[in-house]
Amino acid sequence: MAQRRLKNGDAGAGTANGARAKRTGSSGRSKKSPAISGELLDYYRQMLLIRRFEERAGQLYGMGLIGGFCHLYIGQEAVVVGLQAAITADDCVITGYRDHGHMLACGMDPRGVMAELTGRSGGYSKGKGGSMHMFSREKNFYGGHGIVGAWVPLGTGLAFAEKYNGTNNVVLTYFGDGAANQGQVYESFNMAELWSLPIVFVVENNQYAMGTSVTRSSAQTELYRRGESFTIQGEQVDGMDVLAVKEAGDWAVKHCRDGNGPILLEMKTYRYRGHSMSDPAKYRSREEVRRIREEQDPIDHARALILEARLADEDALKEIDREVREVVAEAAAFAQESPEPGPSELHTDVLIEV
Ligand SMILES: Cc1ncc(C[n+]2csc(CCOP(=O)(O)OP(=O)(O)O)c2C)c(N)n1
Ligand SMILES: [Mg+2]
Repeated sequence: MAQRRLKNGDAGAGTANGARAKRTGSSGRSKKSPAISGELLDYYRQMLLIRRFEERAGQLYGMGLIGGFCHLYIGQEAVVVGLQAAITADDCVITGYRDHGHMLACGMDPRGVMAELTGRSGGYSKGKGGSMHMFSREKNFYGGHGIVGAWVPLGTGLAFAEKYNGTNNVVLTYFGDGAANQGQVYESFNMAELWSLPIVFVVENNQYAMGTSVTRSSAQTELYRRGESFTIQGEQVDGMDVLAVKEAGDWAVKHCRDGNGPILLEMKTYRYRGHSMSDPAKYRSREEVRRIREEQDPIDHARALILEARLADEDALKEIDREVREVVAEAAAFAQESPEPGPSELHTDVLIEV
């Protein structure tokens, strides 16, 4: 069976020391390798959709068709796909600016996401929000936010609302390793634990905050331990392995749904592209990126497992690739054909305080 190749002190993704999972407190969760199931094929398709979508977005940016900021998620796909598979359509998701993958995983229309990137009226925010500001009440996706860490209290508020309204819904609140050093994150942890809110805090530890590595910025680099002083259980997960992510997600979501309060999941992952489109990436070597792409890519890993378990053959995988490319091509065409928002849109959806 294709094993993850994790090494001691690995600068890249995977869990530290090659452990499948490290956790604080006693979760009683089994540490065995996750079972391979038929759903893996669906996860593969979704990860591939995110990868191809973002590659296309990168090209459109290069052609000058996307303006403003654009932060690609390439390399981190297993995190959102695995976690989305662990929740239901009634549960909520909120994240920051590296958000295209989250939106696609939530089931938002690739055409609407791409058209928002190109600033067209067919976009989710009618072309007025761009990459970092898209929302879908229908899919319970609450953004898309540009100020680092600021959406963590918002996610906590969403979880408070779910509890207050007596629903059984859970909120996934994603943030980065850089955001994990923000004070408001810990105020959120405190309230979430104090009031037993149904929230899974997900740190996407891709090793860098812009050009600053975790080891350069953080006194405690084991980010899953950051909830300890609030008695929030944490777990470190191989965020390059979609099955490991799904399994940790199932455990965390059940914990919240059973009324036990928040959980902190640290997803060890890696972004292949620069922080945003204008990043010269001088803070890491090409060799580091190449090694992780070659040894730990989440899509290649899923592919190998699928072939080994004979869930599909090469031809069936090629067909999935073709279908995904078609969806992305259609989204890119829509994003270029959709008209720009008219002048009347200048005064809609804008909050003016006098
Ligand atoms: C309050 C605030 N400070 C600084 C920035 C500029 N900034 C944008 S992203 C970023 C790095 C955040 O890194 P991380 O949380 O690890 O997320 P990643 O980009 O790796 O997904 C910074 C400093 C900002 N947007 N907001
Ligand atoms: Mg980061």
